[in-house]
Amino acid sequence: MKKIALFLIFILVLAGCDGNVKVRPIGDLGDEDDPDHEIEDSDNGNTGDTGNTGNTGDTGNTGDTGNTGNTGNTGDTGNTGDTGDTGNTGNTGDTGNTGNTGNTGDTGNTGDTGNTGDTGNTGNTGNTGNTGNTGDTGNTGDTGNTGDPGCVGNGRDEDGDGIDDNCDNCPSQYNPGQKNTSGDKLGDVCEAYWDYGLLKEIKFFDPFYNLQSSWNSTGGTWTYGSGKVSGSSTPYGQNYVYNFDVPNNTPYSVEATFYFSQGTINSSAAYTGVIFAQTGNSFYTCVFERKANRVSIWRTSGSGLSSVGNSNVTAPATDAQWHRLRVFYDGSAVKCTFADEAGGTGEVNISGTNVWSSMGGKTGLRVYNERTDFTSFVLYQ
Ligand SMILES: [Ca+2]
Ligand SMILES: [Ca+2]
Ligand SMILES: [Ca+2]
Repeated sequence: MKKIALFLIFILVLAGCDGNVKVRPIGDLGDEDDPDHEIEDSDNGNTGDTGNTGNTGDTGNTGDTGNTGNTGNTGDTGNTGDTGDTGNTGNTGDTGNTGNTGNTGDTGNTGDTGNTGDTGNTGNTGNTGNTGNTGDTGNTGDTGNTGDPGCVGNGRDEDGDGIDDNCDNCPSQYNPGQKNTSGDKLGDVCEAYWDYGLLKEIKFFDPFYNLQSSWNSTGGTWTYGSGKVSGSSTPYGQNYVYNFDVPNNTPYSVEATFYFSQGTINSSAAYTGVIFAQTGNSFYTCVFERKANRVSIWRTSGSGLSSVGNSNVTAPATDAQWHRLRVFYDGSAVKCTFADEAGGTGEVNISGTNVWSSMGGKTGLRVYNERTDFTSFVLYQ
């Protein structure tokens, strides 16, 4: 009896073990709690997305706003109503978009405003620098369009960017896209680089093809060639003064582009530059000192001459390459920048007692112990 009882207990234990094993059915794998490990690289049909970066091949998006810093997008199509996007770069091949603003380099769009550098569009308004469009109105700086009212060109293109001097929002510097972030009359490359709101327009641009009555030479002869005026001086300084008084203490900027095509110089004190403020016999110049390879600001008061700041130019260009001086006055301080074709740069800043309490007056060109061909002069305000 005892043996039978022990056998029955053994059988019951075996049965209990089998009954307690729980095996998860295969069909339960992948339920709604499991993460989706798919990598999505082609978002379609999104609405109201913000802050997206690095998207590729997006289609059918609507109403996206405020996206910033998107890069490398390609092949976007069918987007509508996007506004306020900033900092996008590297987008190519976008087509069929409508109602977008602030974009660059798009093609095949309709109804866009505020764009630059677009081609092949129709019915757009308020754009600048576009080519190949038809039926657009209210644009500036466009070329090659049909049926557009706008500027009348003079057949010259000083900077070779494809935009006629009369229609170029920065006629002395290459900017085929005519990008103009501030929406005034001045392209970005011609703005004060730290404040696009400082200057508004080009007051005077002279590529020196014709002698204009707006110039007054003092102290010597200035000779016109084709697209240049040559000033030389040994040893006295020569000034070529633009006959327009810049209002005192309002922001303005003066720029000159020049070459050295007339050989070497001997004097260690040989200057080429711009006059950027003048009253009576007193004036300020910012000059490139060719032999010393530096940019300097000089103040002349009657017979007195004093240096008020200078900076060495790194990697200066050869004489046959272009050089450019640009002076900015913001209402209280002066910044003079130098740039050249070889990538040379220099910058001098003056303020406080080094500037007059009332800056303005005449502007112009200057050479001293130097032979220089100036190819353009620009006054910005
Ligand atoms: Ca041009
Ligand atoms: Ca230009
Ligand atoms: Ca501007």
